[in-house]
Amino acid sequence: MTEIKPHSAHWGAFDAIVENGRFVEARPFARDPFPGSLLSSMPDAVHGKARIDRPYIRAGWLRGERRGSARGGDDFVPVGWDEVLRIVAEETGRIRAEHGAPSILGGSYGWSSAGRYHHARTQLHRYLGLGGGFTSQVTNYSYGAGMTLMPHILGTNEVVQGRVTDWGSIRRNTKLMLCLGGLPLKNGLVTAGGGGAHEYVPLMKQAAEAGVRFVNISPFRGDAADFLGAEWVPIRPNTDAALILAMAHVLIAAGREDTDFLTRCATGFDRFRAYVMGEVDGVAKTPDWAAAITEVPAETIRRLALEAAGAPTMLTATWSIQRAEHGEQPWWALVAFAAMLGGIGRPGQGIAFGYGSINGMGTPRQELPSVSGPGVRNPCGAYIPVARVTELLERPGEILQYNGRDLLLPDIRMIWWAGGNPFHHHQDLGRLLRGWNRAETVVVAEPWWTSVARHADIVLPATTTLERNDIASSSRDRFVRAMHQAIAPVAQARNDVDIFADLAEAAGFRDSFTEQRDESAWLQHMYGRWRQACAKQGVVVPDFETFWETGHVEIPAPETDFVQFADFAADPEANPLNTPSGKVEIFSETIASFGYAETPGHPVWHEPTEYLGSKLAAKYPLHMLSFQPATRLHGQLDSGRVAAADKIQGRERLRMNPADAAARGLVDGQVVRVFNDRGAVAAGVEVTEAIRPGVVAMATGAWWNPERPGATDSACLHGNANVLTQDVGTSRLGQGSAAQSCLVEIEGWVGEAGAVTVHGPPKGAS
Ligand SMILES: Nc1nc2c(c(=O)[nH]1)N[C@H]1C(S)=C(S)[C@@H](COP(=O)(O)OP(=O)(O)OC[C@H]3O[C@@H](n4cnc5c(=O)[nH]c(N)nc54)[C@H](O)[C@@H]3O)O[C@H]1N2
Ligand SMILES: Nc1nc2c(c(=O)[nH]1)N[C@H]1C(S)=C(S)[C@@H](COP(=O)(O)OP(=O)(O)OC[C@H]3O[C@@H](n4cnc5c(=O)[nH]c(N)nc54)[C@H](O)[C@@H]3O)O[C@H]1N2
Ligand SMILES: [Mo]
Repeated sequence: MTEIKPHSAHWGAFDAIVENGRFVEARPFARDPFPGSLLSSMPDAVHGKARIDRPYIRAGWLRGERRGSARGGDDFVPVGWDEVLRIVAEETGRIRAEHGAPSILGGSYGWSSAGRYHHARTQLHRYLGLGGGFTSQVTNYSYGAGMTLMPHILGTNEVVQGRVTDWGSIRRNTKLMLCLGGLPLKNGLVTAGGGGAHEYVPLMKQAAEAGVRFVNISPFRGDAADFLGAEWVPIRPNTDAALILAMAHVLIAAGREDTDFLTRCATGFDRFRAYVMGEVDGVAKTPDWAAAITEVPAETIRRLALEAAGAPTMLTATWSIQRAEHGEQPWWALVAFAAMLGGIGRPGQGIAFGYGSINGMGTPRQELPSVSGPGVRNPCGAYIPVARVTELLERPGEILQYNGRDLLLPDIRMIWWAGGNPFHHHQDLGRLLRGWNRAETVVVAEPWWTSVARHADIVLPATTTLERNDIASSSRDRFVRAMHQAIAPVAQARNDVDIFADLAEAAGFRDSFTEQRDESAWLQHMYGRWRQACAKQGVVVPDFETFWETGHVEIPAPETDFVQFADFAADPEANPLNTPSGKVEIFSETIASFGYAETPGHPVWHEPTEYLGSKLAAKYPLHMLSFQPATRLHGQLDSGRVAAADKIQGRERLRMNPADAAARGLVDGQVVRVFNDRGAVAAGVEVTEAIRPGVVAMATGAWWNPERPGATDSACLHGNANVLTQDVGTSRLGQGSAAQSCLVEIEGWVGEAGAVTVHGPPKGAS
């Protein structure tokens, strides 16, 4: 018997084709103009041998080995649901009672899955929040440094994560689009919360056909689709701030800055100008100065700056640019440069971050809320900026400086994760595991034997979205999609929310957790709230029954182009920004007042400790970028066919320039050892002119497969880039992830590399 069920994932909406109770195909939603390829991996993952079949507890933990024990190498022991829930409820209660709410790390960062009700992290926060609280995590890995910076200088994060000037406005008005990090098509494959339509591909094509000239400023030519016809400027990684400062120098030297805009709409340009012209530190930030740092010819820098001043120009940078040491600076410099061009708030001009970072940036849509899940307040005030998790585990009782505040780091006794994978997302995995091992108890809910489940004490098997009913919704997408349950739970998997409801019951607060609603009642409640919010804005959407029956709701696209900051630019007195001055802060008194030497009050060039110009490059002469994968979402779907087909001899693909390969005697298709002082990984080499010399690139997301499970210094046979990346904050201001500042060396793998086994169950599990 064949059934067809509307459904959705972060990587696209689809109809689940179910035959005799088995999910066999994800057929793209008919309204999606560019569904992408990731859907075909879904049945592999949902029914694959990486699924967790039942609850497990680590053998060492059962023997009483808690603080300081080695995780990841032990056998797992199967247990029943009743027993495991009793143990988890007792342990959570005991630790909170003995050590206080902050001793439970429950931030649980991660993308989880699309539906908004069964969103694992939301439900975990609800359980831990109602139970007394936990240490949480603020900001994100995506643009953590940028989102701390932007409120200071533009008064909003809308320019990163909100409704930005749309592609219609670009197509009709822009002549030149300068793209730091390019506009990689692969990143548009996904939308957080589930996207109904990948409209960005036709929209970009239309802009190219209308004659917009694109410049891809990136170490990787592949960051611009061929149809854009982009000029490639192969910059050295992590030097974008120097490039922009020199472009600012060109404008000042030629008297081409927009003094009217700078006077009306910005503050602090004088101090920035003094720095750029060399009056502060004796170094003029000229194109020749920047050419030595960026390896972009001075002539190109001059030409691009004058071209930008001479025609309607849109500036953009990918989120990756700020995921580096001093990652705040290139973004701030770009805002300053945008102010100098004076185009902010004009059609097709100005600046926005992330046109090339995720589906939906610049897709024309109405400003409406999305359907949201049942959140709750965390009664415990302890938090960290998310990417400082290892420091939290390493330095209990000490202070972490962040954005002008001094945060006291709690002593973490218990770690809880549901819907995220720190052994995917965090940097320097060996060091993370050493910190992780300091906890007494680690509880993880996961559908799959990912690295976070493998490094837990207590493993709770969760359902996938196919096994439950839900609603997919994203603020960046015009479609809200019904997700009908397609199959029964696989093996003993249970819904996260049902797990937490039982744990809440054991602690005596089931009713406040569920609000006495079941799944169906919650979905109707959430939809009903959203429908009311739409009605308040004059948008009529169908009732729940009609929505559920049809499978989706479409919000019509607006009829006029949206131009961000238009009201502000037209009348900054009447419509000030939410900054202290009400204007664009090229100099921020607030940031200067924090007294952090690395972030004075205006954008500066700061040398990273790891880039091609640093001392360490003598030992590790290749800059390794670890960008988002085209073949999966982070670690999700790594066990599927699309990711498998892209690997080389079963290892993650590493792109390398022919000159660098020749210098090391390496050939295309070979397995290599990529290493630095933090560790080593196996990878499969692709030799290609598409990456500039001195730079290699590997996507994130190959599941960590240590040669010796449980060791913190073992090579990864699979190619997980985060074994190699550096774990430092971008600066004390943003404390974001600096994953893109990473130097390595590469040699041929000696002998045969061991087999990759991480897509099957660990020892003791079936
Ligand atoms: N080197 C380097 N590292 C990076 C980056 C980089 O550019 N370079 N990028 C960073 C960025 S931007 C991000 S956002 C992070 C992403 O990091 P994560 O969001 O942590 O990565 P995912 O693999 O998406 O993790 C989600 C996990 O949730 C699980 N899951 C899915 N559905 C469910 C469910 O219903 N219930 C439960 N309990 N679990 C579920 C999945 O199996 C998966 O293991 O990585 C960061 N790490
Ligand atoms: N298919 C797919 N799409 C995704 C994701 C995924 O896992 N899979 N993850 C999603 C998530 S969570 C996020 S946060 C976004 C992230 O979006 P981004 O952070 O923008 O994505 P990245 O792929 O890390 O980086 C984009 C490009 O920047 C270039 N780059 C890196 N460092 C530098 C530099 O120093 N200078 C310059 N000029 N260029 C540089 C790299 O060549 C890279 O291809 O992607 C989202 N989209
Ligand atoms: Mo992200």
